[in-house]
Amino acid sequence: MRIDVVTIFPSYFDTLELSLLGKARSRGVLDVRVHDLRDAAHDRHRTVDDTPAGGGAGMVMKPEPVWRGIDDMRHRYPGAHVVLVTPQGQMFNQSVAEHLAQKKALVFVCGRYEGFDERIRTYVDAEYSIGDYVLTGGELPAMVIMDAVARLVPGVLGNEGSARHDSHSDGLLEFPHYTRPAEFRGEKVPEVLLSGNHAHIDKWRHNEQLKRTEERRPDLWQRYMQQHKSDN
Ligand code: JF5
Repeated sequence: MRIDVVTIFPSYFDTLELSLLGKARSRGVLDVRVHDLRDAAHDRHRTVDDTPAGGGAGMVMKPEPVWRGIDDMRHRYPGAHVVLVTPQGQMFNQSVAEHLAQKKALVFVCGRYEGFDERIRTYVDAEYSIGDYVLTGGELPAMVIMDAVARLVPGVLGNEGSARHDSHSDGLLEFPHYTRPAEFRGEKVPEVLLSGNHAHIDKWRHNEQLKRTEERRPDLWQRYMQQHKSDN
C-alpha cells in the first residue's frame, strides 16, 4: 500500500518510523511519503492560510495550495483515494478502516486553523472524523487512521493472519484476556480458560463479549442485536 500525507507539519510524522508502520515500511509492504503543503504555495511567504470571508476569528486554509497538493498527488498516483480528516467528516470506525485497507493508494490531507475553504471538498473522495472533539490539526487524526488501516494490510503485522479477532471487527467488544499467574492478588483466572476445552472456551469468550458490549456500549449492542435477530 502507498500512503501520501500532505501537511504543513511534516515532522509530526517522523515518529512513524518507530511504530509498526516503520517496520512495515522497511519490509516494503507499506510506502509512506510525507509532503510539505507549503511546497504547493507559490508566493514568497509560502502562504497556506487567509482570513475568513465574512469576517470572524481564526484563519482558513487557502484553496489554491491545497488543490495543487491534491492535484500533484493525483498525477503521481492516478488511482489514489484522497481523504480529508476533519470534525465534520463521516465517523471513522473499524468498517471504514477495512474499506480503506482495500485501497492501493491513500492520500491524507491534514487541515489546520478553522479548516479548509469549502470549495476544496469538490476535489476529495472522502472526509472522516475520528470523534466528536476538536484538535489543533488533522495530523494526529491522519496518523490514527493510518495506524488502524495499515495494521489490516497483509504483511504489516508480522505473523498475525487476517483471521485475527479484534475488538469491533464483529461489532462486539473484545472478551477479557488473562495470562499467568493463575492467581493475582486473590483474583483467579477463570477456570474455563485453564480447562483446555476449546469449545467451552470459545463459548465463554463469546458470552463475555455479549455481556461486556451490552453493559458498556448500548449503541453497539443495539446494532449487533438488530443484525443477529434471526440467528438464535
Ligand atoms: C482539524 C481543521 C481538521 O480536529 C480534528 C478532528 C476531530 N475529529 N476528527 C478530526 O481534525 C483537525 C482541525 C481543523 C481541520
